[in-house]
Amino acid sequence: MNTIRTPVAIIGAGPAGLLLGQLLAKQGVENIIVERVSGDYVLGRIRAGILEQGLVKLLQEAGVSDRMFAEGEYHRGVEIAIDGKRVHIDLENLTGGDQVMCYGQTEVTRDLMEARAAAGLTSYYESSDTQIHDIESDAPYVTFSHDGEQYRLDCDFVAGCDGFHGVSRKTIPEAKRTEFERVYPFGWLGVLSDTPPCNDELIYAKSERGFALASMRSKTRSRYYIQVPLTDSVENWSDDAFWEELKKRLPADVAETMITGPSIEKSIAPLRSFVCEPMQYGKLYLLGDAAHIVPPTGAKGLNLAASDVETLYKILTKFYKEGRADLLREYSEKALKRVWAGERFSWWMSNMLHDYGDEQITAMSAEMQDRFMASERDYYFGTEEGKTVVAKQYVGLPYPTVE
Ligand code: FAS
Ligand code: PHB
Repeated sequence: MNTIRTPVAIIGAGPAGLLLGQLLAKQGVENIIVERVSGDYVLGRIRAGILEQGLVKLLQEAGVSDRMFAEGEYHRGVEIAIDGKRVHIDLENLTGGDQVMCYGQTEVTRDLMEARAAAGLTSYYESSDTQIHDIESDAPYVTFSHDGEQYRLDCDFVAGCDGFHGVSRKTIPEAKRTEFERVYPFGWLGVLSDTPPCNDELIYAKSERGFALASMRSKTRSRYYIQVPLTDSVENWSDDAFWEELKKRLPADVAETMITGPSIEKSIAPLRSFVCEPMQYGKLYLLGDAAHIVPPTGAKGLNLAASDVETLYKILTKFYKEGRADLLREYSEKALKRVWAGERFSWWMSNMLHDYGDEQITAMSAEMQDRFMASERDYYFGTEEGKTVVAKQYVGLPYPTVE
């Protein structure tokens, strides 16, 4: 058994783990990352595309923002299309100057991986049998296998950044955990294509055929989604079938000029809202998808992971540099307040823009539900004060204060 030690053991090298590791290291707080798969496998995941202003600032603080500013694109607004009628949400003017950055999660992860390697920070990729031990003691530790060797990693704290299917959340005793979940009656079929985006800004579309989203990764790479039944499978969707259906759901003028091409990635993601309370137990802290999941309709998944990271990084930095042990117990309550706001917004955006068929969002008749939703759309996408509420949530609410 190889026994090693670090102040903070981070489980998972997704954006949450890598960003936390980078920010702590810049404050002189050493850390080691244990990751289940290879770096290439992590980079092969196609996920988020919209960064809130708070995450942009964090990446700057982490020293990994150069390529984002060079290749990413600020969006001053976003479009909502209801049955073909386009409404512009002027994010910049409605929020007093905030915008969102369009830059893929894959690129954020790549930039963080390269910075970690350049800083000579230790990461154990392709590790297995990761287990977290004695989190209720003052001497927690992590065991794992790597390259045929067994490791014991002694630490002060464990940061569980290992996603929804990781080991961290399950390390909290079941009797001490409360889990909240809403599984949606549909999924998103996503396509990545090396074609120019059909619009300068994102278009979230609700049509009688269901939801669609026109997004992008760059001026030459587009990302599209359509709502599909949970029973659907990627095999049912040729590229032509996808483009034909997408065009039927987007506004006609956009569909007419859209440039299509071969898909370079095509997958179906289920949608769920999920929160685990508390987000800490003993010396274990949960961050990002390890603690919560949102439907991507509000572009909040990656961005909520970032606000968890900022909250814990500030708490741990104050603990190591100022001896602020009092802050250690405040993480979960601080993080959850912003998590629930992001969960509600993502649930609400999903309700506004998807076809629920006969499924009840709340206990009422489908017809009554339709009228509620139509009235909400009229208000939140059709009035200045309604659009202001949407804009402030979309660009991201302020991060929790740590003082
Ligand atoms: P991640 O899941 O990204 O990373 C967790 C890491 O932990 C992984 O690398 C995993 O291999 C590792 N791990 C797991 N178990 C382990 C173990 N036992 N030991 C060691 N390591 C372990 N968000 C948006 O905002 N917009 C979107 O469009 C969007 N689309 C998505 C599509 C899909 C298919 C999925 C699954 C998610 C999507 N998300 C989207 C949400 C996504 O971006 C997450 O919020 C983001 O990846 C969260 O980052 P992490 O918390 O780091 O978790
Ligand atoms: C994406 O570009 O993948 C994307 C953008 C915004 C969302 C969801 C996904 O709300």
